Amino acid sequence: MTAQNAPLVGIIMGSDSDLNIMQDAAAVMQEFGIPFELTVVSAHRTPLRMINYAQQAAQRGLKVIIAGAGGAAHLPGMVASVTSLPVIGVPVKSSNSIDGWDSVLSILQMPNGVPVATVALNAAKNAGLLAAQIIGTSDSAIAQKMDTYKANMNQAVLDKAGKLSK
Ligand code: RP5
Repeated sequence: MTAQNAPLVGIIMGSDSDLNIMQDAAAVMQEFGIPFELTVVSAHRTPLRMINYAQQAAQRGLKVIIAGAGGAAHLPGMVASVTSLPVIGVPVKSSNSIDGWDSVLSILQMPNGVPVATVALNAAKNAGLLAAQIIGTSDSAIAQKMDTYKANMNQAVLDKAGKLSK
């Protein structure tokens, strides 16, 4: 991988069973043309891999980490405890979850000093958009794409409202 397309966003998940949700974040990266990487890093099953990933993320050039997990979802918080990069947490509703509350609360209820930007249950798309906005603070082309994205979303709602009010 060359420096030109080195990943800026790391998308990690606790299990490959999270992929059907987390691929929504990858789709946003593709839509905005942001280089990213996607892999499985488990807080409980591969703890040393998690520590290594978080420790090396900034020096490898990543700017944001999106971490998704379900159940006892410690991955985003533990990664955030090791890196100074912004970490976006995606609570994944795993099949044996308590309506997803386990995932949401384990990612949301971080102690003071170790923030995780937690999105809604299964909201990997919003995690991708938030990562794009963070990248956009130092990349005007990405910021411009985000402006266009929001303008299109606004127009789509106006179009639907116009059809309804006839
Ligand atoms: C978590 O446990 C993963 O993030 C996943 O959401 C959940 C279930 O994992 P698998 O048993 O399907 O691998 O660690």
